[in-house]
Amino acid sequence: METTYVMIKPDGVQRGLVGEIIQRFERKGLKLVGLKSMVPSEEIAKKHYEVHSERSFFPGLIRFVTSSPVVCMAWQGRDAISVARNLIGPTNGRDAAPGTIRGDFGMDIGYNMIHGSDAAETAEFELSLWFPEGLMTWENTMGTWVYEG
Ligand code: D4T
Repeated sequence: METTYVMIKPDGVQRGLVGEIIQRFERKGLKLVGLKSMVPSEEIAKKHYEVHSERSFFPGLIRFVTSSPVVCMAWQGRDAISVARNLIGPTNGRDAAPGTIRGDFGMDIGYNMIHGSDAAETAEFELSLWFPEGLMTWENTMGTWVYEG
């Protein structure tokens, strides 16, 4: 089983899309093993987006992501990282296919509502950054009806 870090960004929270977005991950069959909300500190935001620190959009990105609450989530399942990325859609909402979160609700590259880890190493780094307290371990009885074997 893989675990991925997913975060509803300030625009997703401000636009009242938290329930809609969480529902898509639940309905897909992923298991929620971490959930909390916070206004990110500049320190955590800079660590999260460190890979982009030299890019021109970096200062604006940090201002945006620290501007109001985000919802931090950890979702678990087979190939959870790519499954989550497929639910989310490409970075720019204008290019994203209908049916994806960004395709259904987004019109902008900066305001793209949601983040999902892009690889196993990033997921590990991001989960330990946002959930230093660890994740939940629980038995999902519905899981027996999600995977055949
Ligand atoms: P995240 O990381 O938020 O899930 O988005 P993506 O994985 O889809 O896209 P990314 O890492 O390339 O970009 C991170 C973050 O920066 C914003 N951004 C990106 C921006 O404001 N302007 C830009 O030109 C780019 C490339 C959007 C997402």
